[in-house]
Amino acid sequence: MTNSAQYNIKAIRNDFPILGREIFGKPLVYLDNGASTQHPVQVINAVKDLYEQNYSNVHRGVHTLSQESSELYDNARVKVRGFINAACVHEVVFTSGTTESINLVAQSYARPRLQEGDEILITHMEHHSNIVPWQMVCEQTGATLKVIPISDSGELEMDQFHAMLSEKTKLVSVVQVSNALGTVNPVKEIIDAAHAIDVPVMVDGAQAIPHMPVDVQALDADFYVFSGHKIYGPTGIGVLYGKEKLLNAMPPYQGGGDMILSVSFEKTIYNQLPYKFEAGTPNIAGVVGLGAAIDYVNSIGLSTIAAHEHGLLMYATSKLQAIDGLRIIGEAEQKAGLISFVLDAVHPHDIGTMLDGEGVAVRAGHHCAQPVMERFKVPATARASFAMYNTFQEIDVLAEAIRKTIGMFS
Ligand code: C6P
Repeated sequence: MTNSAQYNIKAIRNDFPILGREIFGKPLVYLDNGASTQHPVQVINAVKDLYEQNYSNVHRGVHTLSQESSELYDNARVKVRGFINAACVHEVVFTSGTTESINLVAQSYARPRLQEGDEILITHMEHHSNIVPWQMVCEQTGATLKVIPISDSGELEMDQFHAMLSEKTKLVSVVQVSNALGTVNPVKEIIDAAHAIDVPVMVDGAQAIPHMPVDVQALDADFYVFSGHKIYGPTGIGVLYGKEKLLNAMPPYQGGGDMILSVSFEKTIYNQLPYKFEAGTPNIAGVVGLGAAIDYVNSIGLSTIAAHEHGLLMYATSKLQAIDGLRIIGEAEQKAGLISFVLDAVHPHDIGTMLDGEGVAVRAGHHCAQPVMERFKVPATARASFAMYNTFQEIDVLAEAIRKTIGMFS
């Protein structure tokens, strides 16, 4: 099936200790990767080695451990730069995750620039993290939030987008891959159209970054955000990529240590990029773990991973479509990473519980995308989301567990 003949899935799975677990006496089938991926030993060991060998605070000490920690921390930023092809290393700001990155842009970029009559453009398929920060900034400034509609198949209504884009638009913020539908949005087209009238674009890459190569310069994204824990790295660490010109023009988001060059009661001079946005002791182990995760993904290659996952998605789609009473929510032509579905006879939470009993971990709920649920008139969905270590046989187990669930409830 597909490229998996050349894909050393066995070796990859061996790198992820947790995949050897059993749940209720059945082999774990982990299909909740959209919520958070698992970790290879390379990431676990990088964090362990840091704490066992090199750990101290960064950028603050002349002693050996502080120097070593600082070097590991700074090297991870270099890795992130290469991974997303940012033009320079100081365009990479470490945050606690996608959520903080979006809030940072909302408060530091948008808030000082917005006034009544201005518009922020988002889509109907955003995660709450790319809705609520804009609602907050609209409340603070009097600006208006505009929402690009989606079709019944879960695709953006692009003609509507082009019609909504105007001189009132001050920022477009759009998800690259929907966490509730799996839709891959045409972000390059969106960015080009927005730039044609000088409107900057932020891309929420939380669900894109583990599934496809991302080149922020080729995209010409003004801001690009993602979380470490969705790409085999630790929780509590994320990235805000921003164009140097924009980041330089933004005030700090938080004040504290490391984000200053000098402080007196009369005047504080802020540090240069990226430290201006990294107040306080950072998540050192998170950064080091993220660097190791990027090394790991690079060692396999994102294009290779994408091809394997595409095969899984196609296979799972045909398997699930063949199940009577199952409806897939989100049937865009371009999809990545996941399948959301509902069953006629079973509530998604019951699906989640029943599948867990078979060792299959999926997410059930609104996926922090309630407007998507409202658009498709469902209270929730069950979602199987894929990662580089999932197998075709696991899809068979998923399909069988769904059939069993339907049987139990009918
Ligand atoms: N989606 C999911 O199960 P944080 O929580 O900051 O790492 O990421 C927030 C976020 C933002 N945008 C998108 C598209 C996302 O999918 C997420 C996180 C998880 O779908 C947890 S709700």
